[in-house]
Amino acid sequence: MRLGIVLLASVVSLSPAWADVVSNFDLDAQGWTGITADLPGYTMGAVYAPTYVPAGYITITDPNSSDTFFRAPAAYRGNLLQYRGGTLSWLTFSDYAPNYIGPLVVLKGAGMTLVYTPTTQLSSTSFTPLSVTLAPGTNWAHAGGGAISVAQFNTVLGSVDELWLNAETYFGVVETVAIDDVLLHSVLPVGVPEPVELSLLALSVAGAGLARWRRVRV
Ligand SMILES: [Ca+2]
Ligand SMILES: [Ca+2]
Repeated sequence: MRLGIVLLASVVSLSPAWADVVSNFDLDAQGWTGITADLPGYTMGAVYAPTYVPAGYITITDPNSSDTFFRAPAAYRGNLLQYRGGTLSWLTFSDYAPNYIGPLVVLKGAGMTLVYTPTTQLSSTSFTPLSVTLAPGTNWAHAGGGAISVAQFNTVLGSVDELWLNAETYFGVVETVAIDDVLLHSVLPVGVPEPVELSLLALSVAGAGLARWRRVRV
């Protein structure tokens, strides 16, 4: 048991934190695109080039009656397990006063689609900061409904195929939505073992404890 605690302590004491993934749109759209998708299936529709605004942000103008999203580039896909429990934050505004509460974040991976829908409309007509925690919570659900387990959330984060941010804030095909300063931030120090490694560590600790118990019994 003592060995396990020493092992875990040495792993946790490693630092610094995992690197942030940032899109500040200082020079260009940084690989972001616009897409449409219909609820509740969230099948990706047409892809649109966002408008790059030289002031340093990007916009998408609603192209049709489907929901519109900003689609993240490759830096926000793949194995994002080190960001579990961390935050995805960004700034957004709509040129029409928002009157539609659409999905704020869509995460796809491992055959699952996870959706974060806010309780109230969070966008406005001036840049507003939004932040979503990357762990199961009251506003997260599977597409079509159903609570997400921690294991399911981690499975998706370990193999992200798609990450979308909301670009649909208004009933009607009229609004233009902007995003800026997208930030994927980890709260875990570098070196924190992934869940599968943690469970292996737990097994080895349990094994060591069992061996000791057997020795004591003999
Ligand atoms: Ca910017
Ligand atoms: Ca609209």
